[in-house]
Amino acid sequence: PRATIAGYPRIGPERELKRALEAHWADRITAGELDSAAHSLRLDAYRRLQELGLREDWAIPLDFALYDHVLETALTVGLLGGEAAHIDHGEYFALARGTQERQPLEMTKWFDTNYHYLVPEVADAAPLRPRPERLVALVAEARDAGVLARPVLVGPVTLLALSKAAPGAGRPLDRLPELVAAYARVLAALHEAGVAWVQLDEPALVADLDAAPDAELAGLAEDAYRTLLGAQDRPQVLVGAPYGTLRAGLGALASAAPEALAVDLSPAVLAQDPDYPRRLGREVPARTRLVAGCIDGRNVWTAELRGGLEVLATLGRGADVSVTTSTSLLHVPYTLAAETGLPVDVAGWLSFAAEKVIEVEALAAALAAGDPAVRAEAFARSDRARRTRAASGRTHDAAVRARTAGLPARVEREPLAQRRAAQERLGLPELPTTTIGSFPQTPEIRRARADVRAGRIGEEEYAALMREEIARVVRLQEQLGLDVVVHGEPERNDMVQYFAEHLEGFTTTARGWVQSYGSRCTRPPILFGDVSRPAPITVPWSQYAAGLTDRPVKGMLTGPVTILAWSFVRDDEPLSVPAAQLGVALGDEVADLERAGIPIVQVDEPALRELLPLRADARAAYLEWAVRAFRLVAFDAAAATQIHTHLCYSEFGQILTAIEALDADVTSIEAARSRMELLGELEEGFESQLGPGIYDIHSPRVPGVDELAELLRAALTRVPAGRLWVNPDCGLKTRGYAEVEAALRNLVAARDRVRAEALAGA
Ligand code: THG
Ligand code: ZN
Repeated sequence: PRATIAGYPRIGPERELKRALEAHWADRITAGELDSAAHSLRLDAYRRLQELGLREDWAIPLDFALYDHVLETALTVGLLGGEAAHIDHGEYFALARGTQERQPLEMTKWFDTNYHYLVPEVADAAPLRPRPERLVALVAEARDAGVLARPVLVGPVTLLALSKAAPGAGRPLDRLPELVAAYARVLAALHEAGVAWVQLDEPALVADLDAAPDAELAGLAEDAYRTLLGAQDRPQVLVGAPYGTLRAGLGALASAAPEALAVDLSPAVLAQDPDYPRRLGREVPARTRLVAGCIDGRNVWTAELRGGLEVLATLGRGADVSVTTSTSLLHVPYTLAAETGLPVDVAGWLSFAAEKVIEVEALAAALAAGDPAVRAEAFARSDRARRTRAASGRTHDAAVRARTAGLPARVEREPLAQRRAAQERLGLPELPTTTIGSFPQTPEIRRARADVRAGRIGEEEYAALMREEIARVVRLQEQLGLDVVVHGEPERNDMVQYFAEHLEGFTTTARGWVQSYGSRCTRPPILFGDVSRPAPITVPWSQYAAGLTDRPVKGMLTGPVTILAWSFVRDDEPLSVPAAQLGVALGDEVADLERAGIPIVQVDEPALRELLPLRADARAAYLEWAVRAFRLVAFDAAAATQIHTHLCYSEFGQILTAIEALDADVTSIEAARSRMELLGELEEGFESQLGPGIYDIHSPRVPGVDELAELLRAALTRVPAGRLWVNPDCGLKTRGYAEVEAALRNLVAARDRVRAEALAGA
């Protein structure tokens, strides 16, 4: 065994799986047609990986998931779902997307990536009945195509550490012994089907999760793997530890001694923990094969293959090491070959999934031969990328560096109370009401964008269409009775993509789609150099809206941390550098908005929680630069300019102090689904104004006036009327106008009712 990958994208090079799923959900294709699309995608992937150099059977991962790989594993081992051997699409999609009768499973971030998985809900009573038939059928399908692939499952410790307890049930991890027995039965079925290797991924062992302390998880893992590996009738086991370095988990896995251990040796991880390879070499017993994840699975920079050979040498195993990607390639686009519009120099610095497979194979071949010359072409590309990137004039901008070097150590606005007084000029009523910023993206807007991109309409015509849309949205908000008006963001597809397209230092791809969850994808921009803003970005749109209404208009920006979190970032500088540069560039945008007469600016940071390091000891340093970057956007604004921020995707627990430190005048947060529970955590010491979302925009349901008024009253028990805002809990761009109009009408009616109660009570 020499070269493999930890996993491969599954959405399809042309997003074929997305199209098939969405067509099936809309009843345009049958379950059989969906299956056949998925079948073709799997076989194409196997063939492609073989062509790219993964020639041995064990090297081809069988990690397909129709919607989510955590859901697939949970169903296979019987942690979720029914009893029938056959898992049908009805059962599967009911869990993933919900039905009339039942809520879907909760969705949350997969480690510190922009992928989102479905959170299994574990009850106490239900016995676990493994259902390996679905996976066994995929093994047979691959074998019919001539590949004895390596099935990939989320490992038992990680599966439970990422699950949540059903109401009233005990801690999911307490069911580990039972779950391990279920895994053993799945492994036996795979063995019976002729599988030689299986991969069990245990990223929980590299993170500090809330589920249990690192040392406890390690102990649980040691017991679990001793039991699993003690079985006779099983394939060989490759345990994967992606997304960081093993600490206590290393001793545990070393002692359990699986046949192979795949570890994350990506440049970013080695920069954090340079001693990791030596520790691995020392602690992992010789009978466990080390599978070195030298090729970065989650960023897009061309690998330094010569550096990779040095890392392999420090493992101390000679040529007796296999090479893999640090994580699944799920997080990167399929191939650079699909991109024709990238700046040529930058393109030379990049590797997407296909190029990374070639890098893995080249590194493994050079190691085996003891000579890079056996893969001269791959090494030459790697050398060239390193050389030209280091020498490029495009990555460093002296003017940008001078600006950030001249910034004060403390970036601070006037005290909150002083700002509050200055902002009285806005003349806002009690319980001011607004939206989070985006309005529905209609088919007409999408068509206009496609038309301008294809050159069927000109820029001026496009801008005129957008202005028409803005005028419509402003009128609608006035009619509905919203106090602070937005322009609705028709000109933005994805907000991060939009800002990246207008900033120097970023490039964007045409077809670089990466799965975010289920059928949803994004095209993460690529940050390769110092960031600056050649011209105002949002000002003309906000200014146009402001000219149409007497009510205050709120300008809309995406914050530095979120832009970084949803992009591929440069790896030649610590993230605090581009964060500060983005802070300065967006600060210039705030200044231009002020000059254009916009009195309120919202700086969204929905991803503030997302970049929080997996290891607790790295969190304070992150939060410090993240908060500073946000404050750089706002600190030069006049006291009379009201700065809002918006946060979503919950789990604010670990970052409450940081949210407060952002020092926004108004903070809106997702709270509708947790029925305002969140406010309990926030209230102490939180002095800024708050807009806990009362309309859950993630559901197509239109909430009624009574229900919304009840949520507002609940909010009022935690936040005094003078500090409470009324708003939905997120942007409206994924919803349709029919629901949005009805829901906002009810929201304003609920506000009027509660406002009247508050006045009567006062
Ligand atoms: N933008 C980006 N990343 C994100 C979000 C976002 N990550 C987390 C969160 N929001 C949830 N993720 C998504 C990702 C994609 C979509 C919705 C929520 C989505 N995508 C369109 C699709 O797949 O059809 C394509 C959008 C486009 O044209 O750019 O709807 O908001 N960057
Ligand atoms: Zn949101």
